[in-house]
Amino acid sequence: MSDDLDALKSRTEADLAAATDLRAWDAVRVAVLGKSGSLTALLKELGKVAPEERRERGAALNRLKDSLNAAIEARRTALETAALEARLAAERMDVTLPPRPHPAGLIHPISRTIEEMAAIFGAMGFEVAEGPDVESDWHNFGALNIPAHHPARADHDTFYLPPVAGQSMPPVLRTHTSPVQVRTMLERSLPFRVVVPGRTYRADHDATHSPMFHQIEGLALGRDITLGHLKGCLIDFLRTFFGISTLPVRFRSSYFPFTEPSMEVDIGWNRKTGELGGGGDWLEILGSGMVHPKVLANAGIDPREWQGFAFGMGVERVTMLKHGIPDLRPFYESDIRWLRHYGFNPLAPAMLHEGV
Ligand code: 2NM
Repeated sequence: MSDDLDALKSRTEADLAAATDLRAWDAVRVAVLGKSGSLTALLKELGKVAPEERRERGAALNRLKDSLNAAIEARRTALETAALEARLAAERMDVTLPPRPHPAGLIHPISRTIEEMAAIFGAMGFEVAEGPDVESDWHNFGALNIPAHHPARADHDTFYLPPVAGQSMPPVLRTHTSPVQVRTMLERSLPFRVVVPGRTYRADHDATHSPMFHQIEGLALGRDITLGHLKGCLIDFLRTFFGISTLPVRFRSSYFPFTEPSMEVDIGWNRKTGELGGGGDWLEILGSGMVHPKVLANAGIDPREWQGFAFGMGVERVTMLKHGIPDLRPFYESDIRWLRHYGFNPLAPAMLHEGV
């Protein structure tokens, strides 16, 4: 090979070796093989070479071209491999490392009980309704057949709020969730079934009473809803909620101003061990009854056409019974140790209404 070709070969090989990335590599390739590349120029000049030398010169140029092409491709492969290896090293991760801890909260037992009850009653066709904590005297008492000076008012230890100009009675913190049923009767079209969970307030504070506690009440109204429906609904609810298919349930005649007849509902338990089910003792758990015709009429419903049942219970109380929680007060203390002990994993799928 002639000297100029030898020089081009070694210069190109040196330039390729000096190109440490694909951009530099491409510049070398273009400088040799591109339109105005040095080898391209030599090939173009072949025509000017004396005819007797042309054949040998052409063969030498072709060999050089093959050799440089091979060197350029080899360098490209080497640079690409090096780039991939650098990237793999940079992005290397240890898939055997444990995941970072990520803090997750727990569901408060009160929230959990309300969710479970909404699911059980939901499967029986009840929707959830909610309403305000601050109520008018009429929604909380009057509409429910508890007029001013009615002895039942004394049981409610009501928190009265400052009087409002133009209103004869001061507003109250609702003493039960029943005013929401009154609002539902006024607003919804019949028939309907609702359950109403929520905060309620009574001026009572000791080891077993908190001035704020939770109730869930229910109301089913239709043209021919009977005491039989009330009993079936509550028996099924209690057996499902406590997870005991044979749980004894007893209906005991009682009195509420807003229902007639009224019944308190007891479940079987063992007073000594606290175990629910057998044991021969009875534990009061619910109040219930057929909605009083006066309450229906107060809420604009014709009691000759519509009737139904209502019930109510304390959420804390049934939560304590179901989960063996001995003390009421920690429910509201936000003590992280109590929450860790009694809270529920939000990600664990619950069997919410097994057996309905
Ligand atoms: C109870 C017991 C019995 C009740 C009645 C009503 C309404 F608004 F329909 F009249 N709501 N809730 C009721 C009935 C509540 O709780 C112990």
